[in-house]
Amino acid sequence: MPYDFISLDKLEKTGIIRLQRPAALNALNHQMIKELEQAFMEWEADENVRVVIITGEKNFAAGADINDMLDFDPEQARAFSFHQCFAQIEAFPKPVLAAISGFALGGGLELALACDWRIADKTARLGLPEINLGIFPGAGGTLRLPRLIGAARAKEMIFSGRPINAQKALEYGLINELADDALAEAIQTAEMLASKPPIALKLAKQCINQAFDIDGMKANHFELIAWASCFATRDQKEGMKAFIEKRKPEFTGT
Ligand code: DAK
Repeated sequence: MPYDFISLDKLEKTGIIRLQRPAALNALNHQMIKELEQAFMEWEADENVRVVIITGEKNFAAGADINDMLDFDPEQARAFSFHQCFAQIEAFPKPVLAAISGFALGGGLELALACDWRIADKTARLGLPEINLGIFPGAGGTLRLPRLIGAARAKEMIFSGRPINAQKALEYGLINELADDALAEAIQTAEMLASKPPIALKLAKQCINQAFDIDGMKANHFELIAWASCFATRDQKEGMKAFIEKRKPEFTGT
């Protein structure tokens, strides 16, 4: 499928998605969201892609496109496409990294929050300014942000609408790393993750995601079943054998 607002690249086993709407600071419109869904669908089935990075050139994304939303009634607002796309990214069975430069605001930050790992550089400004538009972050912001940084800090960001810089985001636990070059660092991290056993990674991601949504007993049970199923993989045998034989494991995803 041809893409108008994103571009796709592959580097070894890493898929890189670049948001490409620079004139609007990569503000996310409906088509862009549909293109993201399509890209993730393609790469879910692609065994050669083991990790995905989402990034933007100068800016990550300055939010959902405000022009699109201006005349929405509540019905149209509910149907606006973001929820499904961000849930798809959160549930994607491979690690997803956000490499953040410049603005990551509103729906842009919510996109980054749906990723597993966030790396930013010094130019990054992260915030949820929706309150200044008479709305509040509704594409997972009130859910994912407090889980990540706690309710008090999430309320501070959401109520004030004030963006924070990368240093503060690091202190808050909103980003995993502050790097000189966010994309270069994300590529290195992705290469490291691509060398891990994909099935165990996928199961670990599922367990962590589920842990927040189901009660403790069920989460324990789910973890046990998922953990035990690793022993049906070749990669488990390989990982343990390699340890015993004092060599580096070669994981194949089987
Ligand atoms: N939408 C549309 N255009 C935008 C935009 C946005 N979010 N952000 C920037 N632009 C456009 C500007 O209109 C301008 O276009 P031209 O005037 O050149 O045509 C161009 O990008 C450059 O922006 P500025 O001239 O404003 O650049 P500055 O450096 O002066 O300022 C800024 C940069 C990022 C501080 C400023 O552009 C700004 O405040 N942007 C808006 C940030 C914002 O409020 N973001 C949150 C949007 S609300 C949901 C789905 C989605 C959402 C929630 C729920 N459901 C389905 C439940 C998400 C909502 C949002 O994200």
